[in-house]
Amino acid sequence: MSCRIITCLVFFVFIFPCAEGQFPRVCTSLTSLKNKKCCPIPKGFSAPCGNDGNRGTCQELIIRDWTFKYSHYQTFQKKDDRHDWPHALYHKTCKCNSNFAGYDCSKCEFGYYGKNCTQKKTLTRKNFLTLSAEEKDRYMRYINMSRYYISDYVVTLTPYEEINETVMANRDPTAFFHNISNYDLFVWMHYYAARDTIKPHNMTRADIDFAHDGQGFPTWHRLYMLAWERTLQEIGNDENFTVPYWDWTGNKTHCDPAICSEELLGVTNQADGTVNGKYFDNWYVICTSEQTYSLTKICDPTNKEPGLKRRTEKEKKDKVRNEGYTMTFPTTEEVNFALRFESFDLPPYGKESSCNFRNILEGYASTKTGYRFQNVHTLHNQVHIVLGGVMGDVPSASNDPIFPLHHSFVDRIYEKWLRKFNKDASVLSSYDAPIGHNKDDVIVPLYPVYTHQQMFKKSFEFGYDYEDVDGNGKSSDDEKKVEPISLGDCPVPCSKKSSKSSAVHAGMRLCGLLMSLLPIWQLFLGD
Ligand SMILES: *[C@@H]1O[C@H](CO)[C@@H](O)[C@H](O)[C@H]1NC(C)=O
Ligand SMILES: *[C@@H]1O[C@H](CO)[C@@H](O)[C@H](O)[C@H]1NC(C)=O
Ligand SMILES: *[C@@H]1O[C@H](CO)[C@@H](O)[C@H](O)[C@H]1NC(C)=O
Ligand SMILES: *[C@@H]1O[C@H](CO)[C@@H](O)[C@H](O)[C@H]1NC(C)=O
Ligand SMILES: *[C@@H]1O[C@H](CO)[C@@H](O)[C@H](O)[C@H]1NC(C)=O
Ligand SMILES: *[C@@H]1O[C@H](CO)[C@@H](O)[C@H](O)[C@H]1NC(C)=O
Ligand SMILES: *[C@@H]1O[C@H](CO)[C@@H](O)[C@H](O)[C@H]1NC(C)=O
Ligand SMILES: [Cu+2]
Repeated sequence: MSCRIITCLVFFVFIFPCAEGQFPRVCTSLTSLKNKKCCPIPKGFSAPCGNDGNRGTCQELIIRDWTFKYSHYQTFQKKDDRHDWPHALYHKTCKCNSNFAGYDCSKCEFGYYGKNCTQKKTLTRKNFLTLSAEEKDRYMRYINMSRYYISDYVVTLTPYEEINETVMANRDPTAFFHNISNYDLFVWMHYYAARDTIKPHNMTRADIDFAHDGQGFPTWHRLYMLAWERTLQEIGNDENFTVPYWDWTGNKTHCDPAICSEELLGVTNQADGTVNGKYFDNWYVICTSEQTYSLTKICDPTNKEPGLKRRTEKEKKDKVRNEGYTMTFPTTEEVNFALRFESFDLPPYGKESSCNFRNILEGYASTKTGYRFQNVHTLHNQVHIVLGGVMGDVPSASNDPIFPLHHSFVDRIYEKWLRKFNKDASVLSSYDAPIGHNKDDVIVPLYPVYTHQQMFKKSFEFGYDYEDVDGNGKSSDDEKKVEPISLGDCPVPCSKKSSKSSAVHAGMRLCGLLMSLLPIWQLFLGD
């Protein structure tokens, strides 16, 4: 193992980045890798991609053209194997017909069921607090099972060049690929998307992230949650299971004791921050910031550290005193503030953008002014920080099983926005967002691939709904109409009232001009 890591490091530093990643086990055979083809024959069929049952065909996988110039992170395009995921290993993959899905077309698209994937069903993601005791436990039971069930995906830490050399010499490459549990796979995928890269010939970290700090944050996590929910359904053999959501607006200071209990998501020991509970006796974490901080160390998912930690009350107090952080959970008012913004995102479509829904929801823009300032962490980010421990470190956050409950609630807010403003993917930037976050970029590293655009649709398209959200995105705790609606310090969008007076027209034009200047202001106001 260590020998392999050393080889990998040599490549890492001097020649190539490592091509670690996760792939279907059936597609890691010599022939599959040699032909750069992942077109397995599903069980019960006799042709690749179930073609004999008209389920799909083996086709060239066309991912977006990467030759255009990015406005951000251009230098990393060729240096990070995530940029053309999953072309590093496969050029031909299954393209499934109608509602068939999965890497071999043996499954159904999200929301479709039945032998021929023709039945549509809508499942509801519910508030964790109002579930029955049996339903609450079911979540932890499936999570616990997912720690023990081996995934049909495998991971590798071996540079692609080494794999390629091996397959070209007709040697079996399967030893490069490691089995991983379903739970660990999801932790690994989140780490893989969020990890830093290195600049070539320079040991400085390059802060790029395919899942956070950009326009693609809500869509990346929507697919990730759908894939995780599907996995838990399969593990539990429970096709109606949904991941509940944790509405953290309910208790400003604590994870609700009905969630963070001995029986369920664990109780934080105030002496050392360890999380204790029925399901945590054998808990372990992988790819933590301590393991991955040093650039020259590649995260090995088989390197397990026992225990799970969250922030203690004393640590919260210290952080308030020493760093001026807000150590309470966000409020309903703050969620509703984000939901006033009709702009999904604005230039530069990263963590510096202001006055838009995405960056306030993700948590880099203020829920008071709408603007981005240094050390502002709101909504999604704030919850990660207040919980602390692995949750406080983005790449390794999904080591804590509270992560899906948090992200289910974040996705619910995104869903409310989609329904309220009724926008389609045309609002997404195609070229100007950070690498991996553009409209047609594939969501790295989920396989089979989906683009951000495909996840920019209302949840009904994927067969799920949220408790207490109506077709227009309204919930019982929405703000009552207050006039005029304040957008903090942000310019109020151009009025849509259909007055024909020329004064109004002039006003609208001025307002349009101000809106278009917004990105320029931000350059001065940002940090
Ligand atoms: C599924 O499709 C096949 C082929 O079209 C058909 O023969 C079969 O009856 C269908 N099964 C169901 C359950 O709809
Ligand atoms: C794989 O290895 C072969 C033989 O060594 C080489 O010709 C080919 O260019 C390599 N492919 C890639 C994509 O590196
Ligand atoms: C990995 O898991 C598969 C399927 O469960 C099994 O057949 C295989 O032997 C395992 N490989 C190793 C190295 O444990
Ligand atoms: C690495 O890059 C940083 C900034 O990009 C630069 O300041 C530093 O001098 C470089 N170091 C080496 C060894 O090239
Ligand atoms: C799932 O729910 C449907 C109704 O929506 C029901 O017909 C079906 O039996 C349920 N399946 C299971 C496994 O409970
Ligand atoms: C929040 O949870 C704490 C800890 O259990 C509890 O003491 C407090 O009363 C709760 N507050 C609210 C508003 O529910
Ligand atoms: C978690 O799953 C393992 C393996 O199936 C089992 O032995 C253990 O009892 C489970 N833990 C709980 C608290 O149910
Ligand atoms: Cu994340």
